[in-house]
Amino acid sequence: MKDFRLYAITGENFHPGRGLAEVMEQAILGGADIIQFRDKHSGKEELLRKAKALRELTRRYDIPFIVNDHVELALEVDADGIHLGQGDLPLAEARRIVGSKIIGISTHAIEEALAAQEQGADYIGAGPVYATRTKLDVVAPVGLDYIREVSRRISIPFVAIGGIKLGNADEVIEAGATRLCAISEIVGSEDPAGACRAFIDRLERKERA
Ligand code: 3NM
Repeated sequence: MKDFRLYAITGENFHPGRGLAEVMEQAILGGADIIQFRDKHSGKEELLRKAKALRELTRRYDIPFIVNDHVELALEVDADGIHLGQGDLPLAEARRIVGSKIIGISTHAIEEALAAQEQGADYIGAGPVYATRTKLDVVAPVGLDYIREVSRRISIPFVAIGGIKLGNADEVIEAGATRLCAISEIVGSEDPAGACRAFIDRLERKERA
């Protein structure tokens, strides 16, 4: 897959008065280079409407569009890939359905990360690094040690996720993350583009160092 460094996921708590596509376009303009549609509440028609809007947006900017969980929806809007949690469809089954599309897997322990790599995931999420209020059913924070371990032992791309803020991004990068993912710090921001630029700035400072 095309590499990326700032992964923006849609949230449900936007800054008041902003729409989904508007916020995600701001994120892209600020430097987010992969977008995931994650929506645990909308009904079928609403999901389709939102996914189509985001598909159109990401096509316009030529960046990968990933759909969380809803495999059929991903196929219907011709997303570039899907993202699955540990409790979702097994990877082998997902691969049969989506073929060569991108498959990302959430991992919270090194055994899960190694299994995802072995089974052919294209990338993994590693987290939650810190406590987060965005995903309520997630495991306890795994901390920077998990990022260090994944960066040592995993060779497919991994993205650090969970409570990542501008204020802690440097230590996550220092622990070995070269790709960051955030929801609330981007979509909840008054200035999503500015938040993304600031994340990119921190990643680039490390790349130059
Ligand atoms: N997955 P925020 S943490 C969607 O660890 C999600 O797998 C996680 O939101 C995982 O950036 C998380 O607002 C929520 O903390 C990330």
